[in-house]
Amino acid sequence: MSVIDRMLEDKKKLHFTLIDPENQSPVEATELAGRCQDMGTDAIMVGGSTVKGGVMDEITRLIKKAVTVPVIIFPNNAEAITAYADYIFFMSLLNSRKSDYLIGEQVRGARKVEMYGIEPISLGYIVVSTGKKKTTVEEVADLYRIEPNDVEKVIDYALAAQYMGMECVYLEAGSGASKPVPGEMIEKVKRRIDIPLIIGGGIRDGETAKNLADAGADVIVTGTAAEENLEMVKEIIGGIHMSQLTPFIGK
Ligand code: 1GP
Repeated sequence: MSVIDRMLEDKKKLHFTLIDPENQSPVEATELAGRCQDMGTDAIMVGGSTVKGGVMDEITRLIKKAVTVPVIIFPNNAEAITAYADYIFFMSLLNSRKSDYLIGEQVRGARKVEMYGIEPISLGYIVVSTGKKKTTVEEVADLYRIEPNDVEKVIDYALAAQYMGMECVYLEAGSGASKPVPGEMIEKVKRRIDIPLIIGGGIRDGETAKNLADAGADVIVTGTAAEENLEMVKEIIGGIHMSQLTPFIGK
């Protein structure tokens, strides 16, 4: 059982805050992480699609000192692995054409994870292209494109992740996406897998967060909302809490 499962035993729905070291200074990022914790976020993820080596150490060390919720590395490559986190999403970008994102960076980083004693959370990462404008992850990852109505394709990827022994699936629209992953896709994928479903990208208000959690998202990730307006984070966490009261009847 992964830490995500354990956390979901306590709370039926979770909110994670993504801090991208490229978008703010370590001090600003630390303050933001603290404020999000005060608002009820359940974990801080640190990472981004274009993070270079070096910055992760300082930012993660400061955040770890400032918060009590788990700190999880969300790596774009092996350089992003730092000793200061509690956990790492040990992830494979399943619809990338690049072998580096599928297995190469994982091989490069495995020994660091062992040496630092960070707990890996194995994760199948699937990027859905929801808008016309490419998000950063779409720019860098050379994707087999998945459209918002390609539900069957996403089910295939999600089942493959589960059968390969991955502990959770992350359906991603990309940071700053104009639209999040559709609720209908979330509902259909959730019915077919037994591992937690994480949803992120383009979620900017409480109602959307509630709807996606109602559709079956176990964890909602937001990043841009905290950078733009902390009130939005409060609203989003409120929406997720409301959804905890609604039983998922899909399965
Ligand atoms: C990116 O899903 C996360 O991996 C967060 O996206 O910045 O759009 O909230 P946003």
